[in-house]
Amino acid sequence: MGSFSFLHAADLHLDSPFKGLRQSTPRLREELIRASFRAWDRLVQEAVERRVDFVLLSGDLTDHAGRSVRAHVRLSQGFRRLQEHGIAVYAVRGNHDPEDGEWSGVEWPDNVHFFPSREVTRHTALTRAGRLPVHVYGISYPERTVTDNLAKLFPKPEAGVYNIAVLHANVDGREGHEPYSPCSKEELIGKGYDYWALGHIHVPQVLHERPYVVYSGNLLGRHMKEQGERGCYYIEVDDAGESKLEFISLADIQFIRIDVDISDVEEPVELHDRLLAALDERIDASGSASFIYRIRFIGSGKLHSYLQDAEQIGEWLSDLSESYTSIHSDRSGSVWMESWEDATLPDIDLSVLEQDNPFIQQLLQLEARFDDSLTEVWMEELLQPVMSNRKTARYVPAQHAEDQRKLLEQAKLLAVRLLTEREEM
Ligand SMILES: [Mn+2]
Repeated sequence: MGSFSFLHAADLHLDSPFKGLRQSTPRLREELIRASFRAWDRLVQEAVERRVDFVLLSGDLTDHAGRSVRAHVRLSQGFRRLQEHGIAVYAVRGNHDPEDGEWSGVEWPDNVHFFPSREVTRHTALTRAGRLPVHVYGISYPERTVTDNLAKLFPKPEAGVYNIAVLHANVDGREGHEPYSPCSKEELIGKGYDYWALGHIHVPQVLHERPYVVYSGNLLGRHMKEQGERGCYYIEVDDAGESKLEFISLADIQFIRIDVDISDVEEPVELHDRLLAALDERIDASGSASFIYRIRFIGSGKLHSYLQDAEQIGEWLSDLSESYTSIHSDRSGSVWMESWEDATLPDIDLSVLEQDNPFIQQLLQLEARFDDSLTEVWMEELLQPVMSNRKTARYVPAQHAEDQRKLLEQAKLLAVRLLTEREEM
């Protein structure tokens, strides 16, 4: 039995508009918003059932700094339920819910403590049975953009106490999230705290043990890139100050991306079986969670040309979820295809073509001259008309060297295919 226990969660993003989906309906977005509220309710339920001493929330409780009445009401309901069970809440504000955001007027109950933004402050946490004193330190974002390293402001904590630091920050410049309150893992480890309760990065991850440096991740994935389980951490601490962590999955809707290789597929009907197998691999047949999936066809082979008939494939794939559901009729969760994309290449033996066709030979020689730096220059030139317009530029995804190489490879094969097709005519 631990001396005391707590939950650590972050990035609730309640009232997120879920705009990152390629295909979605107002009904699906509403479903996702409801799912994020359900995840919050389940967190509160877990806190009550496990009789934790307090809950830490590491920023971005709401998705935007406007008057999030709906989100504030739901948060407040959860806070009240925690209060009824004597559970305190220690929270900081992040870039999505900074102090200067608009206020809905909803008031928090007394068990909720938001850390101010002017300096790092400290609370002595009340624990039911804990003999080890617990200090919780934290600091909020005053405004959306915080480029200073807030970790620097945390003082050296007291010895003989279990010390927790609550912070919304980007550790070691993690990609895909704004570089707010940039700091390093080594720096956090060296500060002398037992547990860094971090928010901002949405993938749950324990960056370090003893001392603990932890991102709890968000409560629910927000788009296709945020795949897999989402939830919070449950931490039990014994009298000696040893922490034991357990991840609690809270999201009942998950995003998954599925790659299906066509390389050794002979007939279209085989693809169907392969897709069902891919879904089976990723979805727990006995679980109750719902899944939103995106399919990507990869590899090169005979079926490449078949996949070019987007309309037909789309109609055919729209039945896939139903097929899956009828096979697993005892599953209570639903499955829904968000979109599919074709990243396959034609089945062409270039070495043979190169020998017979001097033009293709030249094309391939030209392509071989492209190294990463040349590709970058070439892409920039090519995309310039699109990128120079703010409205069109936002449709161009970030170009990584790997993507560029793939595009170049696809362009090459497309050119070869068009050249050879013409020849056959
Ligand atoms: Mn954030």
